Amino acid sequence: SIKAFIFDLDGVITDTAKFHFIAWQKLAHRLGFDIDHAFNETLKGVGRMDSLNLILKHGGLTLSDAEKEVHAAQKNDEYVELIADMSTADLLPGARAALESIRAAGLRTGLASASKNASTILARLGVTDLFDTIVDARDVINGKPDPEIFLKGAQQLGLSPSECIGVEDAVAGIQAIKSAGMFAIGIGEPSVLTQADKVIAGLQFFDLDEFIQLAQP
Ligand code: UVW
Repeated sequence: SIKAFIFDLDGVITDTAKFHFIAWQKLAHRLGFDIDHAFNETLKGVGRMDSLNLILKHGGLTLSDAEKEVHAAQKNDEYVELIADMSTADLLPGARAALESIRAAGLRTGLASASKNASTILARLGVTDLFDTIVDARDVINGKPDPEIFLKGAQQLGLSPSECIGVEDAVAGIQAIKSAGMFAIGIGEPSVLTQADKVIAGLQFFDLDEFIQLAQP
């Protein structure tokens, strides 16, 4: 039976894409090119160094590993400054209520995030206490769509994957959940998240009883 929900952070609990965009664009400008919002979409759910590699490719630039480390660190310093101003107002609609409804039903919650800043962001959002476990980019070798991060989340909760439901907004994230052997709830468009078992437009449409019934027919 279903005993836990494991959530992605960026795009599900809060929208960090806008802060990543500001910081990545500064980096691109320093390097002499530009990125736009459409390109930024392709970075959603992608970790720091993989994002930098995509940006450099987009700008037609090649840097040494040492140079990449410097630029990635500078981007992160600027990003950390931006997220320092986040507050409970940055929670996406329905996020807190969804987490609370899971807890009230005696089920557990986990976070599976590609961001190394996940814990900081949860603290700014005031929802740290609503998560039983956190797996972030520091704890895994392979990023989504590899199932590692969701499998580790289940393991840290002491559960098997079939006892967990994963919640994601990105195609690669849904792939990771399905490869982990979990029921997948997509946040977004059914036409985009075709591998999801159920798609809702946002956590304001989170219906605990419905999802548990769908996941354990
Ligand atoms: C991402 O870019 C998603 O992660 P970080 O916050 O670790 O840079």
